Amino acid sequence: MDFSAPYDRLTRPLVRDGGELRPASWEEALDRAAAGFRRGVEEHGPNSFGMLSCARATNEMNFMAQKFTRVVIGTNNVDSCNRTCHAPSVAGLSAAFGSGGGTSSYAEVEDTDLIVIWGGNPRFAHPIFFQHVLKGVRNGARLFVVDPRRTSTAEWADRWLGLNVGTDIPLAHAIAREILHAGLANETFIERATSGFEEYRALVEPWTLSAAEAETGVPAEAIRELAHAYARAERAQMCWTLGITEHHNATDNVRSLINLALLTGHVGRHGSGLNPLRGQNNVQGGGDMGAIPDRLAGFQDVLSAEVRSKFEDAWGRPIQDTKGKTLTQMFEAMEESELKTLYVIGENPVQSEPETHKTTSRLRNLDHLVVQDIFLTRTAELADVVLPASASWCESDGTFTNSERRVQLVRKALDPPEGARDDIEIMCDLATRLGYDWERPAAEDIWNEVRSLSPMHRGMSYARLEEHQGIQWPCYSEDELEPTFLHQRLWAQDPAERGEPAPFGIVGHSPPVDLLDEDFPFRLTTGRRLDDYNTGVQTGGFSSPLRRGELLDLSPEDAAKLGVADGEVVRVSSRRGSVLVPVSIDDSMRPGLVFMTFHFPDQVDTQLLTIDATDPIAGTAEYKAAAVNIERVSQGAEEPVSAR
Ligand SMILES: Nc1nc2c(c(=O)[nH]1)N[C@H]1C(S)=C(S)[C@@H](COP(=O)(O)OP(=O)(O)OC[C@H]3O[C@@H](n4cnc5c(=O)[nH]c(N)nc54)[C@H](O)[C@@H]3O)O[C@H]1N2
Ligand SMILES: Nc1nc2c(c(=O)[nH]1)N[C@H]1C(S)=C(S)[C@@H](COP(=O)(O)OP(=O)(O)OC[C@H]3O[C@@H](n4cnc5c(=O)[nH]c(N)nc54)[C@H](O)[C@@H]3O)O[C@H]1N2
Ligand SMILES: [Mo]
Repeated sequence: MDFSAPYDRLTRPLVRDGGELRPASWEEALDRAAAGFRRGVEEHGPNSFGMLSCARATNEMNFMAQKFTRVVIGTNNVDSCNRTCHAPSVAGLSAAFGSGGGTSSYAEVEDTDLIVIWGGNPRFAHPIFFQHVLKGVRNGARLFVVDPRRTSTAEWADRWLGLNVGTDIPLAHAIAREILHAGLANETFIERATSGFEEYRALVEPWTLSAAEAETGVPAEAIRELAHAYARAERAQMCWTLGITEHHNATDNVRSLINLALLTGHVGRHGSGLNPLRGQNNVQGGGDMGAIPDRLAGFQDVLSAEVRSKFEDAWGRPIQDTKGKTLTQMFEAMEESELKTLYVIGENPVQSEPETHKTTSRLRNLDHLVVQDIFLTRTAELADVVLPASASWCESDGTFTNSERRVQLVRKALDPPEGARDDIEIMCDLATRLGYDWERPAAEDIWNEVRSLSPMHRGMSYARLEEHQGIQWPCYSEDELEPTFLHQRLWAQDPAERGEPAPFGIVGHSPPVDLLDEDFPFRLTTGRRLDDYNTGVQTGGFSSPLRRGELLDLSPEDAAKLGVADGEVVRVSSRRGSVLVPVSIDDSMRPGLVFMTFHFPDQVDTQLLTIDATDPIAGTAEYKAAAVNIERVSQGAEEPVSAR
């Protein structure tokens, strides 16, 4: 794929004039962008500004984006697509262990006895990680997959548990109850390393195998089998993704899986752990760099005076002592007209946020929108200023951090197309116009600044990253490497060394917000296919022999009931909107369940159907559960319906 070909890359800045975007010089575009930010701060204060930072770009670029927000503008309103994906994993893991990273490493997935993939389809979405899973299986590990659909990943499993969407907590609680009743819990670990066990035991007690079967749709025998396999395994890896986190109670979902590891001691040891498979190539790193509203680089709490003063000394400017707005809160604040200016670097919220019509009207409500991207996205089409950027992954130097917390060096392989500029250089030019004389630093200088401020990155010089082909955090000193897994302390004999116990999460079942009824009887869940990427901006322009465009996957039973043929266009409606989409009859689907992606928004705008019910702790939307109706349409009415 000639992804970097400039033919449809953005190569000229654009500015809005009389309602239309027109080409402009870099000077004019940067002046306009900076003037809008300055006016916003002068008239409405720094908290009227928001930054969405790019989870595909380097750590160095993300560090600069949050520094721009905190230093040049003076607010903590910085966030990224982590909010739409794994923010609940970070929140859940932090609540249990005080740190939000996945606890194991890929090599340990090859060296374990049981792998559970819960609410994820890595065969499509994390193919490199899935290679490690397959090696683990070849080395003798059993594989369980928990997913409403019998996915390509599930095809490789020893056992697939096909549950009803949004019933993960009843399933996890029933597994826990079975482990307890069978006397398979790790009592020593529970006593030494956890808290809240008695309350947890009482919480899961009502979830008998038969109660769970009725609620989740998973046969009691399969629940029992997973419970016994997980508890009896010498080492076990629990891996999850968006089937767990894109729900209105996502942080609770994550806690319910962590509980299983606490019950059995499958955390803090080589080969046993808890692994959220992160989304975009550097969404882990973006958060680690402080491009989130409540943490500075290295997960240091923005509410801590001690932490703030360290950064203030380095940056020479006070840092706000309150949390900034999450991406979710920024969109709400646009509606209230509290957020007036937005700087979007490499995000496409018009097509990635739920309920498109709401997103669009909120963005239109802004005084000043600047979009910095490599393509002219639907979000960029609404901007006042569009700045053409380089593509971080192949057109700049820097580092990325993957799901196993490994920081890796990348080197510039290509020049950006003529006219496009490096993301960091653009930010420095804007900062300079806003009164900060920022010269564009080399990537390594930025990284060394990160190392000087973030203890968990301190030992990772570029030279050392090169020598070790990447290093996992934490890495506190240049002389040592830490173990490849986290929280070994929980196994220490000495209570002082063991530190804070990990609390069980006391979390109850809460079904999806968008209820099924006679008018909306089908459960729509949305997700990914192998050949396409998120909103399709980066993959839509390339041909692929496998790509069939947007489809509604439907079970053969439902297709027969509705009388629809494979390929026939149907109308899918939710309580918020409707689209026309061809049907794909698919025997991996269970009756009552339908599936769409959001990869082809220009053909079918899936986000007209989704709901913006969000997790109160993490702010993530319930993309995985909408209630819809499906109707046959008469011939000739096959234009996609769009409310754009
Ligand atoms: N090819 C490709 N790869 C990608 C991406 C892409 O767009 N295309 N995007 C990247 C990004 S940003 C991310 S975040 C990751 C996402 O990676 P994944 O999370 O693996 O991808 P999804 O397909 O969104 O969802 C995973 C599974 O959740 C299941 N699911 C739905 N509802 C529920 C539920 O209630 N409970 C359970 N247990 N499961 C449920 C779905 O059936 C689906 O198979 O992929 C990354 N990799
Ligand atoms: N219905 C439904 N909606 C979903 C989801 C779902 O499962 N279902 N999943 C959600 C998830 S997990 C995610 S992560 C979001 C994704 O949501 P977004 O991040 O908004 O979507 P992407 O298509 O990944 O957009 C990435 C943008 O970054 C630009 N870009 C790439 N590299 C660079 C760079 O180096 N510099 C700059 N400046 N720009 C760059 C690309 O051109 C593209 O426009 O979607 C969410 N929305
Ligand atoms: Mo994601």
